[in-house]
Amino acid sequence: MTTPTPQRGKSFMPVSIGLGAVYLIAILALVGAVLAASGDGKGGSTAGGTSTVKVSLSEFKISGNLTAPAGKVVLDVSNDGSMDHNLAFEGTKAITKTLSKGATELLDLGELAPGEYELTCTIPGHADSGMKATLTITEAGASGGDAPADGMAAHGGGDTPDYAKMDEDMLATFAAFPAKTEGVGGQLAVPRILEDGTKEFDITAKLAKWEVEPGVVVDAWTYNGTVPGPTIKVDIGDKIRVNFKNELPLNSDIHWHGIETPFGMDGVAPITQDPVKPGGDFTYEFTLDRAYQGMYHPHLHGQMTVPNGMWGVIQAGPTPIVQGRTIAGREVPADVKPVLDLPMVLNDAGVIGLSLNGKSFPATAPIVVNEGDWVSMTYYNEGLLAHPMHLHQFPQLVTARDGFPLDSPFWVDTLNVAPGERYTVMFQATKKGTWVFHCHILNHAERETGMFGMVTAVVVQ
Ligand SMILES: [Cu+2]
Repeated sequence: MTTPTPQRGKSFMPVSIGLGAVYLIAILALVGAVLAASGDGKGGSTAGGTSTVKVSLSEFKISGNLTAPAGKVVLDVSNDGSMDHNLAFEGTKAITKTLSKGATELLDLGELAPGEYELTCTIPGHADSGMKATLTITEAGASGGDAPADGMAAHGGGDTPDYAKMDEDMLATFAAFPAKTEGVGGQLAVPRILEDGTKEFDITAKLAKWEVEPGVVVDAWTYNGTVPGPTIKVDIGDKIRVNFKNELPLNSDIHWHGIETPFGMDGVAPITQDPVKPGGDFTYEFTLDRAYQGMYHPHLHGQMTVPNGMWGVIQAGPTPIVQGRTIAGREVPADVKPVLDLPMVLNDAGVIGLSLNGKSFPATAPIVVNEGDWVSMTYYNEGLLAHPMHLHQFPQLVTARDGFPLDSPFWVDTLNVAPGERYTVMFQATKKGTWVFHCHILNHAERETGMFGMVTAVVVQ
């Protein structure tokens, strides 16, 4: 077993990419090419001691002839992409407002000494997806900002896309799937059973190395060293005790998202408890008296620590499924029994970035089943954005939202999951093949160097 599979008891056999995937490659390569062709390419100009440098923002790059002589520098920023972007200048407060498609802004950087300065888009996920660039300030009097007006790749600035390379990279990322990486997150936590039946778990917040995609090892913020943290699964009516230890360099807590607890157990420092200081600990104790599909994460400093990897699944009772009903003409047999019950934790920011269960394609786990099998799956969105999750060929029956079983389950092929939401679905793998499964915000699934992020596949044998 070489792949980080959350599913158990199934072997994965390497497969060639099915027709669906080839079709997806074609579409995404085309979209990538169109986006890449939108670069501006005009160089800087110097007038009256002030250099104006044109900067073009698009998905996901910052381009232009990013060089100017020392002195006063103004950036002429334009959003030539299709999403909102901004531009921030490293180490200062200089930042444009959020620029919508087609918007422009002049950003005055003041006097700059020779050196290299970093430019980034601060919209979550964009810098990690490639929106970082270096502004080079040369000695005053040295030639800078003298690119030809037509900008035809005079400085190798990459304004002319290398389409052949893009095609090559695209195929290479598919060929690498499923890629082996170090570490598997979301492993089932085994409790100690105390005398009164309480289930006791140990959860330690700590920094750890985490391989998000092959060769990309980040400094993650974790529970017990993995992303996601350990999965807590208990029965309805169970009392749990969680011994929380904080080995982070800053205060923390654990909020039990979607779980009803007594006031002092909600994990919202400093309101329901004191912050747990570095080296400190706290004991959470509560009873899960109904079925839950919940998640846990820090509340304190959540905007930084959650995207960086601090989240886990907590469930009480069985995953909600539908049996013996016909919905919109599609029958779900009375004896249906999913062979897999998968968590699908979404993230899109911080050091973990666009990912499924803490891994980015091609390191995401394939869902391997036999023809005719049913699968149940629960999405948990721990990210900062909504993600429309699209499964090819097999309609998803939405059975529960935030753990509450639906009176009227419904079929979708694309399910939008907003931050904080959980949706439980089930689907039947009715056809053999490798069927791609991905977020349908296309740049959450593909970048110029190939497929990445929120992509995996259902492999039906
Ligand atoms: Cu997405």
